[in-house]
Amino acid sequence: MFKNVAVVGATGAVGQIVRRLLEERNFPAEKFRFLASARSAGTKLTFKGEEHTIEELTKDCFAGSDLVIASTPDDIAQEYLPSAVEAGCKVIDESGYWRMKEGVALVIPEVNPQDALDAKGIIASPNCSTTQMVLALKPLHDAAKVKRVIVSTYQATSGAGVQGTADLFDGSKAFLSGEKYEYKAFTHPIAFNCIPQIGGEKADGYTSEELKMLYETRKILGDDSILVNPTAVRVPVANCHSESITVETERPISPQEARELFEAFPGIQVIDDLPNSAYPLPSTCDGSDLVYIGRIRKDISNPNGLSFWCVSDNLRKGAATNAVQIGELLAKNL
Ligand code: 2RA
Repeated sequence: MFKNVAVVGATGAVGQIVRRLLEERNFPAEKFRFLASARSAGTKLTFKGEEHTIEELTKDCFAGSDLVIASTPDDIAQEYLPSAVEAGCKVIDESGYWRMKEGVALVIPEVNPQDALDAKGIIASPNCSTTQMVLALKPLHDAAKVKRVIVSTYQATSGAGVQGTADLFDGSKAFLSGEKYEYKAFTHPIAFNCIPQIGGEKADGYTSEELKMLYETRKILGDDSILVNPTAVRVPVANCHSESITVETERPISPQEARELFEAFPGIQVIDDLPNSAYPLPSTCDGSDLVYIGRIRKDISNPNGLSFWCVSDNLRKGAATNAVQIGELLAKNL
């Protein structure tokens, strides 16, 4: 059991879910502290029925804590988390800053738990669009080695923060009443639209979000030979990312074998009954900690190909749940 868990970024969109999960899952710790920027410091929150005062995040605030779970923007994670490691804390980071750094473990507990247990410094939680895809790829990779992945994402506005979802709701209302709306989180209207750009252009016409899906996948699966061709699209859905995934494996995997592999793997639930229109939907996966898979079928263009549809709550398994599960894994191995 941890002695004192510091929840950093406790008031943000993901930080709020981290708090809820720590309560719901009865996280094994004696004490909890909640830290945020100077703006929120001093305000109160209730956790497990007790009132806590939010403390200001500073470089010397980590003394006395043995685990830090941080959900902050990249620049904050860059500036403050090394001090937490120096103070002797185990550190779980949900930002994008540390993920691909040498010596930083990038962990999905169902996929590469040992990397968390071997970590000497920061343990990063992957980007949401990577997490659900890699969880789905892992049983296929173990059974038949994934060589290539073609993935298109349908990403919810909550991935762009609280303002992303405010833009979806307020922009939709404005659109329906014929009014103008100034979008703040997106460069184009998201209401009644799709935007084929998440993040800035990084290289070769791919965006930062897309290249995360390539490089993070290779790091988590420990296999730099895997080819990934991603297209990341923002869609007018409030929460839960969906992905259309086609994989090519070294030997063919039949849809039946894939279904059995998915069903046997922790963290995955299969909903796959096309004749009865049963498959995962953002509306039904919202609030769940699982990764849902459906529409499992042969890739009719490739004898070694398999296609499927994958939906998960990007704020939970894509962020908060994964981080809390890493903490639970560390707690079991203290
Ligand atoms: C998004 N993946 O959906 C990002 C959030 N980390 O925009």
